[in-house]
Amino acid sequence: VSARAATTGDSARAGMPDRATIARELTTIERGGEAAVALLARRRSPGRSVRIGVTGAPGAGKSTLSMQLVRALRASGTVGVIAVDPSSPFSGGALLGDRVRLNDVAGDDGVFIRSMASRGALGGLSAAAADAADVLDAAGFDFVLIETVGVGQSELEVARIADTTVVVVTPESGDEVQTAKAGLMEIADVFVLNKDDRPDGNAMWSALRRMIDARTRGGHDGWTPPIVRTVASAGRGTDELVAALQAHRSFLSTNARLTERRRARDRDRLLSLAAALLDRRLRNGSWQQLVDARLEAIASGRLSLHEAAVDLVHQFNESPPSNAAHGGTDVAR
Ligand SMILES: Nc1nc2c(ncn2[C@@H]2O[C@H](COP(=O)(O)OP(=O)(O)O)[C@@H](O)[C@H]2O)c(=O)[nH]1
Ligand SMILES: [Mg+2]
Repeated sequence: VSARAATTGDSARAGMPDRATIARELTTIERGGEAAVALLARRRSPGRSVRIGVTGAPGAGKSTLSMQLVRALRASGTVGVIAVDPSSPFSGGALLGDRVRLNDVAGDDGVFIRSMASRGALGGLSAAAADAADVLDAAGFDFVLIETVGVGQSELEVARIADTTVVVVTPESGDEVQTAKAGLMEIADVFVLNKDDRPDGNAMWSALRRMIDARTRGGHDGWTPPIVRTVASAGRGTDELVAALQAHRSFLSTNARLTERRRARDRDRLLSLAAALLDRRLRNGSWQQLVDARLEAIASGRLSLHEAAVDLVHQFNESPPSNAAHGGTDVAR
């Protein structure tokens, strides 16, 4: 396989593709389109990497914590990092923090860090991040860390990518926890209470504990998310976090839970890709006439909106527009 680098003695990534190849492949993924689809068909993800998602509000310390985690995880293997930043679509994202933090792990051949930004890929940024995680998996990284901002949809979507989702809160995150900020609390496999050098850590811990207890009382899958208290800026609590991640890993590995989770994730990704494809086709120019005809019917009162939608889907099933008619191969992103 030409993508394989010549084994370079004691390189941490011996036998893995060289950095330039990985970088190029991730750029292809980021751009989306047919090239991305072709690449993913060629480089199947073996599902070997341990995928860890890190999410939480901006400023909670996710990047600082991620760098501590990278350092700690390096004891057990190679680490690929994807930092997702929906807020900076053009810069390529500087989310993973300043150079100082990056310098700590830069120069370590066993670490590969990449910021990703959406370039308007149809499947969205999280679809691109999921594909990027697959590429890093295929490249042979033992761990894939995905950092994403816990705002909007991305907070929920990281759980689609990760085996274990870490939600980072701080003593100041009161509102998020009190109102059980839509989704964010539910997706946590492990909570990190970071900035524990600040006041009110205990109050925050109790609030989290109550929230977790209330949640697990309503029936759960046998896992109670632990709360790990950290001071990421000082490296405190990192070992405890690694232990919590390992515990969750063991939990998942028993009773085929990991397989189940990954299957649910694949199902989710499969359905969103298919939905994106159908959406693209329906909005495609070749369907304009059919759509216009239904719009006429709606305007003249012959069909209700709902009837027209059913009718359109029926028509779609009967004679889906050909690839040629809409100018190319089906590509969901
Ligand atoms: N006091 C304190 N500051 C921290 C801690 N962890 C991170 N920070 C600082 O919080 C700021 C935001 O951190 P960053 O990792 O960029 O947060 P992110 O936006 O969640 O990725 C930076 O100035 C960090 O140095 C911590 O445990 N205690
Ligand atoms: Mg960050």
